[in-house]
Amino acid sequence: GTLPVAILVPGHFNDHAIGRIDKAFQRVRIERADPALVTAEMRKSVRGIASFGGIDAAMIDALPSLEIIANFGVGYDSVDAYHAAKRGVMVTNTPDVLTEEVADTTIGLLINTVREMYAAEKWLRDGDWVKKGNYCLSRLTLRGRSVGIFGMGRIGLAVAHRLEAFGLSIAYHNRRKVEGLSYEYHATLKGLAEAVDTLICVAPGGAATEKAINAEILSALGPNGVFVNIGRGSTVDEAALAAALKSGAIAAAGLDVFADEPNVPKALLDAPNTSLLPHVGSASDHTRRAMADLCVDNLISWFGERRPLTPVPETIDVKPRA
Ligand code: 8YV
Repeated sequence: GTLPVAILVPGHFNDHAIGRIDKAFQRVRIERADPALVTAEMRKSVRGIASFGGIDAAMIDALPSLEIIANFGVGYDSVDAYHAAKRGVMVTNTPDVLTEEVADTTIGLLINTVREMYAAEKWLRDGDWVKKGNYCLSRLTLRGRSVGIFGMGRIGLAVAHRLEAFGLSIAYHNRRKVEGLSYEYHATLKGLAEAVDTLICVAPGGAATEKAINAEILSALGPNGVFVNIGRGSTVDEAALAAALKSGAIAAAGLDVFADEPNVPKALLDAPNTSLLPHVGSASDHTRRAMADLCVDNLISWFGERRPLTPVPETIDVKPRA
C-alpha cells in the first residue's frame, strides 16, 4: 500500500490532536520549527505541518514537499501566510469553534479587572476577612461604562452581544465598517478611544496592528479608562501601557496576551491595577478539543478531498498539487 502522509509537529502539541494525527498520518516530530533541525528525510517526505504557529518563511522554504500548514488557533500572525501563498502552500486556522469561549473569557477578564475579584478572593483566602474585616470597595465599576471594541470580527461581535446584555453602550473600530451592524463605527482607533472609557482589543496580531495601542491611544482613553486585551500582545506598546497605568493616564488593564509570551514585563506584574492571565482565552478542555478536531480535519480534508475546510484569506486561491 501507499505510505501514510507525513505531518510535521513542532514542539509540544495538543494531546487530542496528536492522537488523531497518529491515526490518520505518519507524525514526524521536531523539537521546534527551526530550518536547522530539518533533515533530508523531512525535506523529502513532509507534506503537512500541524502547529501552534511560529512557521516563518525560512521554515516553509526548508520543506519543499510542504502543501499545507494547519494552524491550531484562529490567530495565525506567527505563520507567514503571504510567503506560504507565494510557495503554493495552503494555511488553515480554527475559527468559530473558539468564539464563544474567548468572548466568555473576555467578559471574565473585564469584570475581574474592574471589580478586583482576584484581590478580593486573596483577601478571603489570606484570612484578612476575619482579621481585618471587609475587603475595600472597588474603585472602579462596569456601571455606566461605554465600551469600544477594537476588531469587530467573530469574537468582537460575541463580546458585543454579551455587553449589550450588561446594558452598556458599544462602539467599535475595525479595518472596515461592518454592514448591518448598528453599533457606532469609528474610522480610527484614536476616535474610538476618545469616545469610550473602556477599550477591548480583539484585533489580530501582525504588522498592521503592531503597537497600535500606544501612549496616544491610552491617553485618549483617559483617567477612568480600562484597557482589556484578548487579541495579541504585539498590538500593545507594553512600555507605554505600564507608564499609563503608573501615571494614572488610564485606570486599569486586563491582559490575557503579551508581546513576548510567556515573559510578562515586570512593570505590568508590579502594577496594582492590572489583571493578568497566561493566555487562557480559549483554554478549556472542551474548546481546545474542538480546535484540535478542526485543525486535524483540515489536514484530513486536504489530503482526502483535496480541499481545506477553513483556509485563511491569504491562501484561499492555493490549489492542491496534482
Ligand atoms: C491559541 C489563540 O490557539 O486561537 C488563537 O489565536 O491565541 C489560542 O487559542 C493557543 O494559544 C494555542 O497556541
